[in-house]
Amino acid sequence: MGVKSAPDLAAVAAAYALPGVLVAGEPYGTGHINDTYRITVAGPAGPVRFILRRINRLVFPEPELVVANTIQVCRHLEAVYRRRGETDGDRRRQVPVATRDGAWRHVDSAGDWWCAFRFQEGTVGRDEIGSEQEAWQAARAFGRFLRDTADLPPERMAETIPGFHDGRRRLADLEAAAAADACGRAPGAAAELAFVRDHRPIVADVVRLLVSGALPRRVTHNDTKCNNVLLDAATGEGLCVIDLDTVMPGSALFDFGDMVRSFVSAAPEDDPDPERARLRPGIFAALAAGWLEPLADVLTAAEREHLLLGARLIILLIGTRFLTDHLRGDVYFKTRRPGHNLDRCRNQFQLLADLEARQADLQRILRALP
Ligand code: GN1
Ligand code: MG
Repeated sequence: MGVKSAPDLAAVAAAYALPGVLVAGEPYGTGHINDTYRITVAGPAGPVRFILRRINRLVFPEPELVVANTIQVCRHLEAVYRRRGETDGDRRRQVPVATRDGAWRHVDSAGDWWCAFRFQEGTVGRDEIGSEQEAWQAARAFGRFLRDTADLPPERMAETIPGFHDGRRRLADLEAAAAADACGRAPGAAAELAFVRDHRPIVADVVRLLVSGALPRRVTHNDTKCNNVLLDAATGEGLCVIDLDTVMPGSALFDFGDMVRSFVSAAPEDDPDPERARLRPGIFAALAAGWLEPLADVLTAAEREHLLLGARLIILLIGTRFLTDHLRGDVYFKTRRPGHNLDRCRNQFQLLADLEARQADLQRILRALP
């Protein structure tokens, strides 16, 4: 996707009710969609840092839905923590900052929408999970997020991207991109196209369970990548779930699935050697234990039973989306080199094949957990 020009961070910051003027600002994080910046303002009591986030309008054509969902979740979590008497509730959720006009978003001169949040000092995010302890902590934070939003009615949340984890839509998009073959890349991706076609039954199985109502609809995060949890830098505790732009009605299987996808591989998502994308069973066991701990009384038996199906679905769908974007000419995910999306796709498919080869062991691990 084309890189947008560097924004005038001082002008954006000036729109917000911040305790001072901007003295520094830099790009922050490794997200593939939105543009995130960390800024420092000189406050009366010293420097204070904030996050400014520019919403990608091509991906989110209705940015007001993203803002409304985000604020709703932040407020809900604030109320939950207050009710529980948690004294550090503001470290456990994103804290949005209002503009001088009292709005939750600023629209800049180019028409782009921005949101601002307090920067969570003393926390770290991980692009890759380094240990079982980290996996357990990060997964528990996502489990708490699902638990703490369980009483938020899904119908109150907008679909910020309609059909985001709808497998039928993603498969159809891929077939359309392959048929159009806008960049002449389909012949070079024949093996990956065949892989997706062989795996279509995963989508059919999930659709059946969702349509029949066997799996409940919940408010889900839908982008439970390991770098979307902030860990306490001192204790390692999983504290705060971030990146709320795809929080919307979904299935618990999606959140479990994207954690498996992003936590367990021995290689980064875009490792040019897909052979390295192997599943680490110890990390899988730790993430499952951490995620299920807060959810013991929340998940249904059907959800518990089909968690691995959720992992297979999400790995297949994200790989399919990388492949679709490759065929379309890299118009969606930010890329940094030719073939970047194809590398990502191959990685996901190798991981899925490895997971399927170990499925019986992984199911045993899940069944043994409380
Ligand atoms: C995108 O923006 P980011 O990096 O959190 C994508 C996710 C993918 C992920 C793959 C809105 O997430 O669905 O799983 O890349 N987000 C959107 O790394 O498409
Ligand atoms: Mg995201």
